Amino acid sequence: MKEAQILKSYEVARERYAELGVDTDKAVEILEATPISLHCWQTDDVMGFESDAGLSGGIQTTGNYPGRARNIDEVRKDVLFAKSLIAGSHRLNLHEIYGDFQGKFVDRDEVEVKHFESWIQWAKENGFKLDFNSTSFGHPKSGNLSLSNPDPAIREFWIEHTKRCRRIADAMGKAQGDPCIMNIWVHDGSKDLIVDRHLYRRIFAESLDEILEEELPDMKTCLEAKLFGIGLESYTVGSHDFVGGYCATRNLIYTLDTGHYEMTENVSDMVASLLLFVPELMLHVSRPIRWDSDHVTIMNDQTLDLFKEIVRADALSRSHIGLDYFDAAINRIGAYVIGTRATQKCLLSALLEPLAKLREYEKADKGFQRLALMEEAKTLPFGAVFDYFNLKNEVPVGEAFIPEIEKYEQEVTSKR
Ligand code: RNT
Ligand code: ZN
Repeated sequence: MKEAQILKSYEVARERYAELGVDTDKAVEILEATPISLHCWQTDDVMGFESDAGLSGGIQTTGNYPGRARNIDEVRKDVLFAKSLIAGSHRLNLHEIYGDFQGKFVDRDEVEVKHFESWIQWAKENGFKLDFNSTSFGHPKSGNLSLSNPDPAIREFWIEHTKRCRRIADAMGKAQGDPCIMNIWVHDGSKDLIVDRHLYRRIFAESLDEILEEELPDMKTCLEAKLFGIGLESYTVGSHDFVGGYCATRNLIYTLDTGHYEMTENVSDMVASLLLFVPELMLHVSRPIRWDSDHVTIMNDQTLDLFKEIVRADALSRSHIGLDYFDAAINRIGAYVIGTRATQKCLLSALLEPLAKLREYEKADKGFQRLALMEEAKTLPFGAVFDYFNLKNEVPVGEAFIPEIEKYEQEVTSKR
């Protein structure tokens, strides 16, 4: 597509949206300023650099497309390449197992800020802010229960790990002059029916209370809810009710992963309720297919609705947008870029909704008019605005990123 053509289309789109009271320049500005936290684990199928232990904890990557990043340099290289194809501001979401361990085995209860110093430096040099995650899976002590384990030795181990992770996140936040968002997700659950459902949740709450005791001004903690894990189908300690209740009573950020609900559940509708009771939301934008399969995020109704609800609730400033999927069946960087651009498309689409007019209709109880405008809004020239956003930010417009990824595959990832 030629630049002049993109600009011309944008002008037409701007006028059309203006007729409905929508300022496209402002929408583009907001989109540019809204960071997307790239999940480092898309580059290497959630392997990390701690050991060769496979993935556990009820999550699974499927596919064996060649070119997986195998070490810290390859992860960094791939992330930077992905970033070059994505407009706007970026954060990078690290897991504890991605520390710069220099080939030494550093156990989870020994991890320190020094293992992330090179990341902090790298992030600064490359225009990223960092987010962080403690890691409960893929370790000999993971088992089925970590922070909710009745065995004090195992439980203490994971408490120590999570406390250390919060300190690391705080150091990241301090260095970048912006709070680091640290997610706690533990896989704890049971494959089969259990009797002491209440007990494990009580232990989990006690562990979290202990972990959160330390005041750390440069980080924010969030807790992720889940429906079930693979091999842990009958019971999840950190269920929605647990996490909702815990976050509401402890003023903690709720992590909403769009893959973690019943398939027929309307996840976007949770936004407007949760925001009344928790201070902020952390989003893990994903795409479940039949189960929490972590397929690449696309611009589908679920994701569009999710961002609409956030914008309608005027809650963009209370939302942290991260991605969470791991697809090893197709080119991994391609998956990265598709999902991130799709997330931006959905946010842009929400920002371009003729909300003032729709609200006016709703207030006046004009049901037909509201539905009609919602329908017509679907075919407004949204694509022209998205193309302009990419052009303005000097990243490939439209499908132009496909050959770029093919080239990178040829020159870099296929040689791994
Ligand atoms: C698992 C959770 C969690 C992980 C990452 C790797 O179901 O979604 O967020 O995917 O921490
Ligand atoms: Zn998640």
